[in-house]
Amino acid sequence: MAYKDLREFVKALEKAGELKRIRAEVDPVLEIAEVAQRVARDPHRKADSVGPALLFENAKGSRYPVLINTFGSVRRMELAFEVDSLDDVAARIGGFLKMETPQGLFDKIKMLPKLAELGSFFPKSVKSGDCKDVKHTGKGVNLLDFPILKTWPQDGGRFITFPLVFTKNPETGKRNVGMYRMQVYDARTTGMHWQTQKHGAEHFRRARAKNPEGRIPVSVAIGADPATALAGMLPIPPDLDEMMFAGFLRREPVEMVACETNELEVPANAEIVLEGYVNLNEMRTEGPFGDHTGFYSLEGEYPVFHVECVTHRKEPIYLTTVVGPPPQEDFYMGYAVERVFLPVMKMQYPEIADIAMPAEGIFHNLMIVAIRKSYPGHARKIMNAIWSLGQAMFTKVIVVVDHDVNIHDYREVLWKSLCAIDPERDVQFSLGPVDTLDHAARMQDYGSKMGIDATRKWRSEGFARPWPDEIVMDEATRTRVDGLWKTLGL
Ligand SMILES: Cc1cc2nc3c(=O)[nH]c(=O)nc-3n(C[C@H](O)[C@H](O)[C@H](O)COP(=O)(O)O)c2cc1C
Ligand SMILES: [Mn+2]
Repeated sequence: MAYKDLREFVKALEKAGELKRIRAEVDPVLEIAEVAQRVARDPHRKADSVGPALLFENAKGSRYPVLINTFGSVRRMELAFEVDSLDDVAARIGGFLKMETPQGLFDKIKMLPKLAELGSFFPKSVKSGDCKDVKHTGKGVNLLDFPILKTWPQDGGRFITFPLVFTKNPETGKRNVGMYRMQVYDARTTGMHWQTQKHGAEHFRRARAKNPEGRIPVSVAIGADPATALAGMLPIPPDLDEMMFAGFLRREPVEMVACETNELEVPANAEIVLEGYVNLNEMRTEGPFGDHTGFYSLEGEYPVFHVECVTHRKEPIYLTTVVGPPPQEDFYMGYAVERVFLPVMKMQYPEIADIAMPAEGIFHNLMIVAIRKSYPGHARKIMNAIWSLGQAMFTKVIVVVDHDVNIHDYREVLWKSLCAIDPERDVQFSLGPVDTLDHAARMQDYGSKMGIDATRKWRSEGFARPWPDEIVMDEATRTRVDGLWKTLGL
């Protein structure tokens, strides 16, 4: 049974010993972020996530509680998707992918239950929902009622960091949902941090091209059942509905309810809903914001969201997260996405054995890829494939190794990669789109990427020398020494 809503997940976390309630008064301005930091990360980095999710029941200046670090461990991501291992989700996705173009009649019949299952994941429109318990319009709208966090000292203000931002493609009418932070300017206005290559930004540009003086409807849901709440960060193709994907993940359709003041729909179980619009001719300075790079993203010009109506549940839980020096909660969310989407990558590129994205690479700075190399130049083909694959286009450094390297052991990767390269020969540069947050790129959104071919080099790649074997003790000697071991006094 899918979680009905965020509160049901809170209860599940509590039952699993994965959530702690805090009754003392703590300020959403800096203090909650600092507490979350201390609990979620081991300052000495001896362990990764160490602490539980936190429910601050007495956030200074607000009547509503703050939920943070909700997804800050692999275990909590597994709980969110109701699986024992993230591989189970990956296997389900793999199963769906395999059903494309079945050959014989028998295969077609076998596929029917899966197709039926897929059909049942489509979002379902419902007449009403808990998100409509309380409604504010006009002057009654006040974002400052909510315990919105300021997370780092140089931040430009308070930011909503865990929203589901709903828009419609002005040409196809198809829905998009993205998690884009929103700086609170005042009681009824926020920024809309649509990075250049994201789908929300594309909707904005297409609508502006038609009518620069117009506006587009935008609705924002904060807090929902875990699969739905996480759907905003999924790197899926444009015009593929994130709510359908959420339905697939939770194995039950997401119930959607019409907004009060615009034509969009939002999850009926949302804790808080903000309805409004974005003017196509209005930009405003957004930032700075202490970002997941571990540095501040500097001020920039972004669209502005005007809130016309707020609805929320009785006693809404304000879901948020803090980003900053890695690893943070978003690392675990990203890690789950990486595991879940690996079968999709493998489907398209079966030579990919595995990928790894260390936390310090903050998703787009480093991807280690293990491949079964089978023709000359294969490593470079895979680099180019990754640079053309959705949001993997942002990957600044790709290291390609042979499949027998354990890429989750970063020491092994360092050792074997550095041994395998002749830098001048094996490093390749490429120009293209880069992440908006990359502060080192020559200009915003455009820069270079580097691919390192750290596979064994082949004669057919012009490598004329013999490649040595890796040192491994022979089995017979190991067995003899095992027998001797007790006599050695070691
Ligand atoms: C905590 C968190 C905050 C994020 N903030 C932003 C943001 O401010 N702007 C942005 O463009 N992407 C942000 N992202 C990444 C997007 O959510 C992600 O790229 C998503 O796939 C975008 O949806 P889209 O592909 O439909 O555009 C954030 C992700 C997380 C996990
Ligand atoms: Mn999208």
